[in-house]
Amino acid sequence: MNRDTFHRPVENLTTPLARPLAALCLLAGIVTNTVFGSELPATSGSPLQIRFNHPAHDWETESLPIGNGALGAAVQGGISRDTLQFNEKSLWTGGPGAKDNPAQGYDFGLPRESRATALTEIRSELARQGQLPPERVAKVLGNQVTAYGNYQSFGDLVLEFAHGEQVQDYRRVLDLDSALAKVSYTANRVRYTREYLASYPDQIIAVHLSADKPASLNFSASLDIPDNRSVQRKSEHGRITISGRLHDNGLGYETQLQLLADGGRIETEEGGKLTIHGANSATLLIAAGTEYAADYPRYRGTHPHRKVQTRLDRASSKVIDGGYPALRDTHITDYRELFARVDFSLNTPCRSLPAGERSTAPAGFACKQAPTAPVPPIDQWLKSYGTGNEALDRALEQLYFQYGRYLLISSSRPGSLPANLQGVWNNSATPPWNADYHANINLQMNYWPAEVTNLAETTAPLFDFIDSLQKPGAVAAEKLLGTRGWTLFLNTNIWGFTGVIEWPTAFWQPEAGAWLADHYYEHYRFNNDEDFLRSRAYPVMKGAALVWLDGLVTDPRDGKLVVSPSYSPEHGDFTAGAAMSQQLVQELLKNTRDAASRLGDITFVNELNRALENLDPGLRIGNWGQLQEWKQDLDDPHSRHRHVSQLYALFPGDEIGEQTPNLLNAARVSLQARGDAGTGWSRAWKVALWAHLHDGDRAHKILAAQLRDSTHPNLWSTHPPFQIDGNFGATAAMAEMLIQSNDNTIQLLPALPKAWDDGSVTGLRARGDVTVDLHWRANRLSEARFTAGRDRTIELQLPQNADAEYTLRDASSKKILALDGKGKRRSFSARAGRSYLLSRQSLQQKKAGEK
Ligand code: FUC
Repeated sequence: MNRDTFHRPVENLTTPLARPLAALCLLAGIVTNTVFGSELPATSGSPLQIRFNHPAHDWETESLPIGNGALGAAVQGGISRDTLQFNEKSLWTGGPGAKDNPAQGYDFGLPRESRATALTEIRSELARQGQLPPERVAKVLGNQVTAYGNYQSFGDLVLEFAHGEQVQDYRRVLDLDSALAKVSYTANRVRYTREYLASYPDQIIAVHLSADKPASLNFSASLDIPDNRSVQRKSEHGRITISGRLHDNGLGYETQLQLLADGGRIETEEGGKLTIHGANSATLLIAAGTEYAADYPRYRGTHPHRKVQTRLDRASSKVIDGGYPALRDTHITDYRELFARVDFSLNTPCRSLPAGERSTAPAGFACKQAPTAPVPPIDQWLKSYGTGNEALDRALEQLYFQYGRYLLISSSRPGSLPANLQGVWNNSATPPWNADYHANINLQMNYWPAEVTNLAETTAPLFDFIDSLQKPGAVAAEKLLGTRGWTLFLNTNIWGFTGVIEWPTAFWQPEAGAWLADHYYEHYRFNNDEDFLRSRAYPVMKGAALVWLDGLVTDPRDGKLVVSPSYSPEHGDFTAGAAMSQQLVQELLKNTRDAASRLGDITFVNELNRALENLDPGLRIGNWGQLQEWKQDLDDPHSRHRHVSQLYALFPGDEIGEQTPNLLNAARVSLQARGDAGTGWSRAWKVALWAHLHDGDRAHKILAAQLRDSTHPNLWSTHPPFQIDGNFGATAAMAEMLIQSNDNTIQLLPALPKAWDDGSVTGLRARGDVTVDLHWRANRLSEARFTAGRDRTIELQLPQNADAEYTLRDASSKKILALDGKGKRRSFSARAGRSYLLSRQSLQQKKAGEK
């Protein structure tokens, strides 16, 4: 055993080691708890906190997640033994070099030879027979998967405490306002506190331990690394360094743990355990990385040693110089810059009404006070949801909405991979669906809340990832479809898997590339960034469009251009021209045409126009009034399948809306028939679809069922098992209940449920670079504020129940401005950087105006 009476970092810190350590000790000691409990008035009236009064009994259902995009950790909060399981997004088995099937090697899911002949064979069979069982098509076009790999856990930070299990007033809290998790309890009359964070600016995970009596901290810290990799350990001067390679694919990894203490004595054991005796407080810092690089075909970059070391050195210096609060403040400032953009508040307390005004809410709904701290522990809160306490129910919905935003910020920041099926959190070597990227709804749904809830920056990892699929995706398009351009099929990993698997009812989704390319255009539509359109969006969209300019076939039934073979996700038989295939291709070709004409690529506009003229749009009404899922009228009114793919055109697409009343009605018939049940993500999609059918009560009913039946106590969405898309989908869907802007008209409160009688939301984003705040009372819009990012005409659609006159004012001068239009449709011209207030006139104001 190597003993050290030390509390300092390793040699290569940039700060002089001579710096008085007393400074660190003092600063670390003054950590306060002001971001917890009632000391900080939470922005939404009720505190945005998830609290358990016990340690996690189970990783999946009770962990509290923290993350910075690349790194994630699951806070369990054990009393005498705490396990902080952590992840780094690029630690995957599989891919190049994987031992899974050495004879064959990694093939990206692609056959050696072109499948052109097989494709023609299937197309002819479909033309002859109309339908084919999925097993038949998979036999011909499927591919046995090799070396696909799995997202891995990086390891566990294990903390062991000498005080035993008997403690009082245990709390484990995740605070969404500050992105801090905290565990606290009293043992032997000492209040112990552990605070956990994952900092984006410092690229580390930190745990800060403190006690309210000096010299009371006694614990050990070690790293447990799964046994599917080689492990070299080094431990000196309070730092543990572990590096090695995954047995499966040789991927190099490294993690370092630094212990910094205020007071006490550290012992460093040879096996790598750090033990501290009698400290006042201590900070543990973790950095981790791999040699993964998103470069086709090798996917290897430099060894992560330097990167990991530098990050840990810098963070350690920060703590030594400014104390743990310096690290924490940088983290909170960075996080809040994104998170605090949107405030969502239901049950607006009466005190927020302007002076002298009385609530107009009907009796029984009037002035429900939002609960203030402390709210119940989350497991009890969730159980009590829907059993009568409306104020708590609304507060839980607020929390759930903001949790989706929290999870997106925590699992998708620039510089790393996008949020996978579990965001960034996984504790298994073989997680469900490999914790990969499924592209027949899941990856897309992860990013539904990004623009509308004002987190556009979180899309950067998605676009970097799709950019990195261009090369392998081009090989996939060529080999599997015989076309130019790029695409992928059902699923992908971090190793450029763009080919096919063999699962008959899921393997064939060649429109996945089209769908993902549309996300680039959505980003442009929200932010109107012409540079992004030119340099990032257009090349990807054009490549995705080329697949269909080459790959559409003429349907002998009516001479229209269709996708063949085509498969409506995970439902029914193979056919030609299923609704979703056609809708996705049409949307892509139209968006690409718009982009091409903006950018002056007229030759391509003409090419796209020729295809669009003859394209089957995938929008048909069938014999029971439904929106057909297939070109043939095959829909079973009794099917309750979780995918509702034919409704893509209603949401997230926008071909169906008020401008197409018959199709809108048919969409309603189809959705009604499918029922309200579903898995986590499926329910979330239905909430958004009912929001687009302008039925807020139905949307709310399904949202409530999602909370009751598809949500774990830690508020992670469950398929089951845990799958994060349901969280993201629900947050997006709640935003769609409040604002929609698909057809460039901003619809205000299009699907406000009765249960959300009083409330406000600030900071939502509408297409056309507009930020919108809304206030409503007694289910009626009372005020809206629009802040324009650029000069433009803002087109509005007032809520369906708007019965009063609305006045428009310049928000700073309060000057009344012209509001054009009549009835529900209004418009006004806005200047970049200015805000405008639309206010409902009270009856008195109206009468005064008429005199
Ligand atoms: C799609 C869904 C499944 C599951 C999987 C990860 O294929 O149909 O239900 O969510 O993705």
